[in-house]
Amino acid sequence: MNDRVDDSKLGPAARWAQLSARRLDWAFEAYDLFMKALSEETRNRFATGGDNGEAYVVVFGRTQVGKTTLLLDLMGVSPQEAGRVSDVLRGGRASGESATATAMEYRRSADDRWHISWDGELAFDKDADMASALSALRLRMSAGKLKVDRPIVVWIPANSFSEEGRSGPRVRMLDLPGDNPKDKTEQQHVTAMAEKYVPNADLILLVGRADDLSFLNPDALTLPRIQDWRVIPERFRIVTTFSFTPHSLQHAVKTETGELDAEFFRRRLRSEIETFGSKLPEELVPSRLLYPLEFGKSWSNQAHAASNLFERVDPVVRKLKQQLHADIEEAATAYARLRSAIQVHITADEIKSIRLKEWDDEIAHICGKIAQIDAERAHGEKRLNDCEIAQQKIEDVEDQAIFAELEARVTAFRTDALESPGTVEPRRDAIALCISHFSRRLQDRAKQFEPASEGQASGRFWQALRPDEEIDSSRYREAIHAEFSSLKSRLDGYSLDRYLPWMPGSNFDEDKTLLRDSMNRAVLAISQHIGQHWKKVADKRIATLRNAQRLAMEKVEMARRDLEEVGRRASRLASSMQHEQTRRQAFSDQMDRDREMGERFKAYLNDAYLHAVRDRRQSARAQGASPDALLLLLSAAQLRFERSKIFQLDQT
Ligand SMILES: Nc1nc2c(ncn2[C@@H]2O[C@H](COP(=O)(O)OP(=O)(O)OP(=O)(O)O)[C@@H](O)[C@H]2O)c(=O)[nH]1
Ligand SMILES: [Mg+2]
Repeated sequence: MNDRVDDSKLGPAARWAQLSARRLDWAFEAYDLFMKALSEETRNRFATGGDNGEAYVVVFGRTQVGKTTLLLDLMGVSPQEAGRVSDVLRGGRASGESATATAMEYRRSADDRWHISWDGELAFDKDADMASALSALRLRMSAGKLKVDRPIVVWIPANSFSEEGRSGPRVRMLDLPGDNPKDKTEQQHVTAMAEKYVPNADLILLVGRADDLSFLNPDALTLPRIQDWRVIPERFRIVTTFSFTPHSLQHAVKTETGELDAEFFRRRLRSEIETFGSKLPEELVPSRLLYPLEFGKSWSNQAHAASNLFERVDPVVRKLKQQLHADIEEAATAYARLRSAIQVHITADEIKSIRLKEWDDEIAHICGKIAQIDAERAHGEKRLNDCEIAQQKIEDVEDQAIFAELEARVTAFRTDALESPGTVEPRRDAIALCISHFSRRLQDRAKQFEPASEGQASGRFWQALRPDEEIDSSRYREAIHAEFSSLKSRLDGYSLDRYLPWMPGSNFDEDKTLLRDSMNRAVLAISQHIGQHWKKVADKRIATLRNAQRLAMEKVEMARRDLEEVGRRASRLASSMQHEQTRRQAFSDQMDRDREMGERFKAYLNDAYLHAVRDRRQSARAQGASPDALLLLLSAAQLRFERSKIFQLDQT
């Protein structure tokens, strides 16, 4: 900075005014140099204003929380006209639905007409025509036919503004659509607009309803620049709408006997934020950055309500609004940009320790869940293993083989049991005795019948027969008896014991044949009986086994599915752990960079200051003993004062 230009022609007052006006040049030059030295990514974290460096404010928040209403109020739209103006700006959207479709910049019209500038400029006399134009714009946007890469400028008719509103802040105000849009196109648009306009904004108004403070939760603020609000709180203001209508607030007001001032409501807001979200220490986010506000008809209607709530609270609301006006004007100055740059490193360390602690708690929480899930997984693995062993223990049944072997054994039984009567004395008793002996033998054989022998493949299948599976042997006697009944009744009819075979009409041969046939039939009946019985038992056993197999398989499947589910949960947890750790690291690195950047900025400032002071002193020396030299020395002292003012901020 060279003050040796020919300023001697200036009078002392003009010269002093000139030097005074330049008292911060060194700081702004340092700021510019510092900005130029930053990477683009880092530079984006600082306010640089609009395209031409002009200051602007951006509102950000969920849909339908009152962003547009707030902006209109800040611009000075009169409360009586606010409803009409927002109806037009809704572009035909029903109340309650997301209203602002794209980034809009509002300005006061020089006349009483609406104007809109997009592809060209259009003007409308009637509200309805303007609303239709906005509605058409929204439709084109939703259909993806409108690529919006800069805000649409809307001039609001001058007659909508109140007298006092005409002196509103001369700042560009950008209205962004809600950050929870209804479809993908809107989502991409909001993200793109926020990415584009939030970074360089001088002030970002984070707007949310007082009865839903979750908009401040770190998880809710997903856009990177918005997440910065805890890092550079000076660039943000937290504005809550609907702040004075909740019953809890009204109750608190009623029971408060002391004076109701802005501080009272700010304190309340802070404690509510801390109740529903994370800590918000005063030293990091000073109360002056919090704005509990209320707008709209339902609030102004309270003026007529019987309670004196409105009378007590409205002056505070008005005061807060005035403060926000002043705040916005102040924030949009180069000095404020300087200050917010300095703030970065002051807050970085503290934010780092607070956020890292929160992160560590979250990570510890996830670790706890991982340990829990590991135990669950071990239990699940054991269960699966047990089920598989149980399943393997249930042998596989080959029913064909079992039935074939059973059939073969029954056939062998029949073959073995078949006898011929042999030589029988021609006597009735001898035949009866033969029947009785044969019957006993057949019964004994039948009792000894086993469906499989040890060596057979089906041996294991038949193991451990239960008593209820055994044949009721009394049934054999009855079956055998039935086969001999006709022969027996013939024998019972004879009066003589002895047959006289040589006598014509003797029945001996016939009875002998009958005896043989009955014996054969008895064998057949018993073998059928045996076969049917064991077939039935085998059927049951096979069904039971199959059932057990199915159940075991189901158990294995269930255990496997449960284990897979545990696995999925475990991998979700592992990836969220990884994600948190990565974010934590990135955040920590960012904070370190911020701090380091702040230090660098201080160094830039100091260099620039020393340079400027030296420059003025040298200029003073070069002037010799002259009034200008004195003014230059005084201005060097002024620089020292400004420097300590700037660095004092450093210590607050
Ligand atoms: N009672 C009350 N109503 C409010 C307040 N702020 C806004 N409203 C009403 O809330 C509704 C939504 O307001 P907007 O300003 O359109 O909300 P927005 O956040 O711009 O909505 P989008 O453009 O959809 O994102 C309107 O009917 C407003 O009148 C408030 O503080 N109190
Ligand atoms: Mg809106």
